[in-house]
Order: sequence, then C-alpha cells, then structure tokens
Amino acid sequence: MSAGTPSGAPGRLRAAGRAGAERLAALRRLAVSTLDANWEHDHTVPSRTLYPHQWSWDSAFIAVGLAHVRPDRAWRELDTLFAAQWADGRVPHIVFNPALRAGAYFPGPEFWDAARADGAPAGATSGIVQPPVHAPAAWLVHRRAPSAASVAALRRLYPRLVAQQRYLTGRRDVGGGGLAAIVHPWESGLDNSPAWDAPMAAVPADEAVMRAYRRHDTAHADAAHRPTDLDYARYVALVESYRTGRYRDDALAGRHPFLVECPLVNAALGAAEHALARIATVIGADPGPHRGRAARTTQALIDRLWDPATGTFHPRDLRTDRLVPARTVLGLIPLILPDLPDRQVRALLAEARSPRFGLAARMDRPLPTYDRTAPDFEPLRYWRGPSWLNTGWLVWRGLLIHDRPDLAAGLRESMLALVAGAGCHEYFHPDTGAGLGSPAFSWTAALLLDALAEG
Ligand code: 2M8
Repeated sequence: MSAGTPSGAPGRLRAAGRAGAERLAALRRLAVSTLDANWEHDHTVPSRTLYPHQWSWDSAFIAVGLAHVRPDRAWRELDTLFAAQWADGRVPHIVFNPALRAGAYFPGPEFWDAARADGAPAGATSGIVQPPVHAPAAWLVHRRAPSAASVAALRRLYPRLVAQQRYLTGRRDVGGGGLAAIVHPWESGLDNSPAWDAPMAAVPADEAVMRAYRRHDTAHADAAHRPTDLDYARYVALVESYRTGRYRDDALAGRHPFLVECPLVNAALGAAEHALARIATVIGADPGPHRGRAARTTQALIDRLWDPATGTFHPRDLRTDRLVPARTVLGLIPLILPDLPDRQVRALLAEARSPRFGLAARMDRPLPTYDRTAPDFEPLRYWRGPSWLNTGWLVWRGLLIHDRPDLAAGLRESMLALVAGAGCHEYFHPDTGAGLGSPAFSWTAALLLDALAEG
C-alpha cells in the first residue's frame, strides 16, 4: 500500500498459495532487517534517528519479536534494560548510550540529571518509568523459545520484575486505591494522547521556555505530526518538578502537578502479575501471591477507572479525583487481563466495534488511538489518532485471551496490511495507512513478527 491507499487491503495478504506465502516471507525479512539495523551492541534502539538510546517498553515489545528470530538477543535486550534498574525498583524509561554525542536526543542525560538521585544506577538514565509490560514480554519470549537458557533468564529477571512491581504498587500508589499513578504523560507511552489534555492543562508552563532548548524530534519528523511546543513546555516543567525532588515519590500529592492513574499502565501491572505467576511456576517460586495481586489489581482497575456510563476505562486525574472523559485506546487495553469480568469484556468489545474504533472481523480501516468521531481527532498527530502497532497488538492479544478469534484475525490482518503497504513505520495514518514518523521503527517490526507467527 502506498501513501493514500486504503489500508483495508488485507485481501491481497490473504491471497492463498505461493504468492501469499512469498508476501508474508517478504514482510518477515523486512522486519528482521529492521531489527538488525537497529541493534546496538547490547540493545535495540527504537529508531536510529528519532530515538537513538534504549527505551523501556520498546525493549519489551522488541524482545517479543526477537524471540521469533534471535532469542539470545531477546534476553540480552531485557538484561541490558534491567541492569539500569534503580535501587527502589523503578525501571527507567530511557537508558542513555554514553557513546552518543550530547544533543543526540532531547531531553538528554544532562537534563535528567538522575545521577544525583538516591539509588540511581551508575550509567545515565531518565528518572521516570513506562508501562510495565516486561514480565508478560519475558513470559512470551520463554514460551516462544523455551530452553535451559530461557529458564535461566527467567530466574535472573524474576527478582527484578518483582521489584519493578513493588515500586509501582508501593511508592506510586499515590491515590491509595491499589493502582499506580504516573507523574508524566511520557510514563504512559502515549505522550500527547487526548487523555492527558485535561490534567496537562493544569500544569503551569509557557511555550516560550522552549526557546531555551533545541527539540531533537522536529529535526527528524514533521512538526505537525509531533506534540506541540506547549506540550513540550509542560513535559519539561514536569521533569523539572520531579527532578527538583530528586525523583523521590514521597508526598507527591502535595507537590507535583500531574498525577494520573492510567488504564494501560495499570492493566499492564495486572497482566505482569499473571505473567509472574507463570514465571514463578517455571522457576520453582510461589505463584500464589502473584495471583492474589493480579486479582486485586483487576478489581482496583474496575473500582477506580471503569465508567459504566461509557462502557470503557478512563484515566483518573488524582488532582480532581475525576475520570478524564476522552475515549482513547488506553481504555481498551484492560482486555489483556484474563480475569477481566464478562461485563467489562462485553462492553469493551462493543466500544472497540463502535464507529469510534472500528474493530471488525474484516476491518476497512486500522485501529486508531483515539475516538475517530471526536471533534479533536487528528489523523496525523502522533497519539491523537494515528494507528500504532503496539496498541493494536495489545488489543489483539486481549482478543485472543478472551476467545474472539474472529475479531483477532481482523485486527491482525489490518496490522499486517499497514506494514505491507508502508513499511515498518512508527505510526500510520488511520484512514489511508500512509507511514508516519520514523520509517524504520523497531517495535513495529518486532510486533509484526509476533503477529506473523500466530497466523
Ligand atoms: C515516544 O516517546 C518519547 C519520550 O519518551 C519521545 O517522544 O521522544 C513514545 O512513542 C513512547 O511510547 C516511546 O517509548 C518512545 C520511543 O519509541 O517514543
């Protein structure tokens, strides 16, 4: 599919016989070469241009894909990330590559200044986190390529994954209701999602401060497809606020201007406990406490983030104690929880199948990241509408878990069609399927490999 061609061309991919098989093989080769080109001695960069360091949740998705072709590298990816874990258990959202020149990314290590915080690792990192999708990823890597080495890797990672959970459910339970709060939209991974508009509006910032900095992203991507300068002014203000407290989490409610419970982060938290229970069984640890925590997280998610009136999950802004009304793809992600009650599963399927998201057994357009019918839906701007493979993949996994192979197949086809048409782009136009952002993006390649393998 070239830019401008509808992405609903899965029929071509479904084509039976040798031609169809050759197209799938070509997709696989493209994905592998993208991942190989982005490999950097002990980790994979999300993109050589836009994101030249190591990112936390990217590495989890990347490991899932690498498991299909280079399992040793999948474990290396996770080991490298967790080697940068802080003493308090937080896994930093960026691990900086010291070999890169200053200015290779903004905000870089000097801006984060994390080394002055208690318990920071020796190497430079950021001070915030990303969704804890690593335990489910480790489980999938092992399941895909089980071996003595994979069991050893699970044994190595298990205490670190447990510490990551402890950090999020302990220090980050700012609301006191059993969920983790995020202190920055970057922690959700969906940086400028409309989900953050209301809580971000309360963050004092002036876009003029951005004159003092040089944005790196807009040198490599169209500024109209990225967050605005005002968004960045607020991103910077939030880092400054958290950094001023040396990245401590005590008394955050009284001093930090952005505190939100995100459905994706907390669904990942619950899914991680389910994965840890399975990992515990393999390495001879006790799965019981993980099962208990998984059940409590699912219940807390329903108690605090479910809105029966909209039939979907919404972030809770802890500063107002209100749910954010925007309907985003974040609300669908709790489908990854195997113990999500039927009532919520049914409602989420209805939400996903509505014109807002257009999920179907044969999709005419790919899954967007925001309600297509919303007046502020923006098909080109990053997380405000475009289609991304990671959110599609999470929903796809949720559909498989909840036994909807028909819808899962439709979503899978539409994801494959996106890459077949535009390549391993970072994100895609949600109507035309045109490639946007980085043209050689690692998690797109990795999750494509995973989707290809389950066809
Ligand atoms: C994007 O976020 C970074 C900041 O963390 C950025 O915009 O510079 C997001 O898409 C995030 O989810 C992703 O992990 C990161 C690297 O791919 O890029």
